[in-house]
Amino acid sequence: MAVGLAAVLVIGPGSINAADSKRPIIIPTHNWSSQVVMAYVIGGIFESIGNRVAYTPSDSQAVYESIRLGDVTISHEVWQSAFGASFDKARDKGGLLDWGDHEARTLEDMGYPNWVAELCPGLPNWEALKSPDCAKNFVTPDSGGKGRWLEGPQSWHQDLMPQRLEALGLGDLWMVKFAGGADALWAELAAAKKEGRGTIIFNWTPNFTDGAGFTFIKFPPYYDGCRPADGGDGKCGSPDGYLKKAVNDKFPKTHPHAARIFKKLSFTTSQIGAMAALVDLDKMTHEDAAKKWLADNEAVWKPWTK
Ligand code: TMO
Repeated sequence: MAVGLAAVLVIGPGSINAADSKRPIIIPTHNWSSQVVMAYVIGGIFESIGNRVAYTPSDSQAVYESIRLGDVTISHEVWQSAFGASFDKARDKGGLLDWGDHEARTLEDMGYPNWVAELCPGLPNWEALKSPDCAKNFVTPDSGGKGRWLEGPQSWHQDLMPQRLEALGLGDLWMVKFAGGADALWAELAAAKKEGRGTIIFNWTPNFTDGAGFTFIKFPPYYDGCRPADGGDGKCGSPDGYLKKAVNDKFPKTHPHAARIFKKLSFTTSQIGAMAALVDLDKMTHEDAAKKWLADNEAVWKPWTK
């Protein structure tokens, strides 16, 4: 007995946990670049300690219910503006744990490449959009004579932007078109530049566009409950948001070492922007981008595995 107690004291807390299960940790992939690269980065970290991982393409709203039920193990990019409500709902039902935030803060909103500001005096204040002389510079063949906001895929925010546009009294001058995917947003940025025409697109930070001359429109400030989906009047922009991690509640028991690593893991704005840039600017595959990121940043992630 005395010997056993001494051994525990010498080994210390933390190292007497059971080994991680050999069953794969299931990591979801979604439809924007940093999320997919980070999936492979985190998978690579788990593999470095001998764990198995599997990747599953998932809907970015439904994934929280899948985690709650145990069909998916983790989520590593819970963006507050887009997914906070789905995350809260699953957490409140039980089975999904809040596993802490990344260091990076987030913004997900409409904006423009900086050179567009001269087409619309008063930007980045949203009230500049009330001017017909501004809106006319953003008409496209598919916009019915109104200025166009190119929103991301509808799976990210449903009707948030059309509702906001109406709530702010901009509906007579502006309309929302949904992009089929993130690549359509980047293609629109490139096309507008080439053609020298105005464009307003949905974008976010951290992203590869950070520091590349992109400005977010300043809408009336966000507050809890301001959105129509939360019972509000919709006259608000997006929050200065968290970037959270979530896990199935059995993960800390089945994979205690990986769960500890995932709790410590936290990426900065520039690290996440770099993950996206490897794909969207350097045109690497997500897997190759993750391998490169891991090889270049051992000093960042190796300490989390200790
Ligand atoms: C969730 N997103 C980063 C696309 O805004």
